[in-house]
Amino acid sequence: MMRIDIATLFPEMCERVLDESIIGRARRAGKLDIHCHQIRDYTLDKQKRVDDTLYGGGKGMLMQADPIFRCYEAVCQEVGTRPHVVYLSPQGEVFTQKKAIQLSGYDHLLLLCGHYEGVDQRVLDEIVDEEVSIGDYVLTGGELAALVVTDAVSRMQEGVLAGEECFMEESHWNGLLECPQYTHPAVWHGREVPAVLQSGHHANIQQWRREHSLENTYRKRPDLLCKAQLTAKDKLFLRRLKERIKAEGAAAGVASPPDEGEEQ
Ligand code: 6GU
Repeated sequence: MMRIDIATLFPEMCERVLDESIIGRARRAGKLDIHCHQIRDYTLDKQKRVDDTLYGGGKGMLMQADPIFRCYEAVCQEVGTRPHVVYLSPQGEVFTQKKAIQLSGYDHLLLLCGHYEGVDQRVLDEIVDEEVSIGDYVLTGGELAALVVTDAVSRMQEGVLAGEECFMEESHWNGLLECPQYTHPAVWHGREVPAVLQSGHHANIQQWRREHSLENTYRKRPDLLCKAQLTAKDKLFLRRLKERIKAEGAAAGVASPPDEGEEQ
């Protein structure tokens, strides 16, 4: 079973999220071993302080090296080996499904959440294996990022998702967005479920799903098509789709969508 430790000043916040839904269920079922640690518990300071002013001056406070290092040591000692240590920071490599797959291969991760203005560089140099960001925007701390990474990595572990939720089939796994999906009733507010999906004709349904997955990706995230694995049939469909959209756009007098998603 994979183990994930989260070192944070807000372990209750992390626990609240990780107790719920699919991750919570998996933890209770013994499919995931997740531990949240209060970094403050590892300080030797009588006031339990974990931050201090910057050398060289400047506004704000920095998390000190020692409490973080002692937390790391406690985790190493408990497990008997060293975890792969990830520091969540806006300076990190941007998190993608590819990175999630990579991280899901480790037996044991330690996710370190920064706060205040950051963390003393020396403890980062000493224990961190890689730095990860969840996108180009600024958060108040690494907790939400650690939770995002924990969720994405956890759902790939065996026994975490039920059979019908299997992660192999969906967005960002094959590199394409999903097709539109429908459930009962067949007509709602005058909108009907596409006839082919009600037909029971398996091959036609498969083709409809593939084409709409391609169309969704082309319209919403054309950049993803560059990396997706496309068959000759997919590429033919996309060429025709582009022509259709161009013709529709010309008729309506609007500019064509960006053309980033050219086939390889
Ligand atoms: Cl990992 N931390 C913070 N503070 N902000 C972020 C982030 C991480 N990833 C994106 N923005």
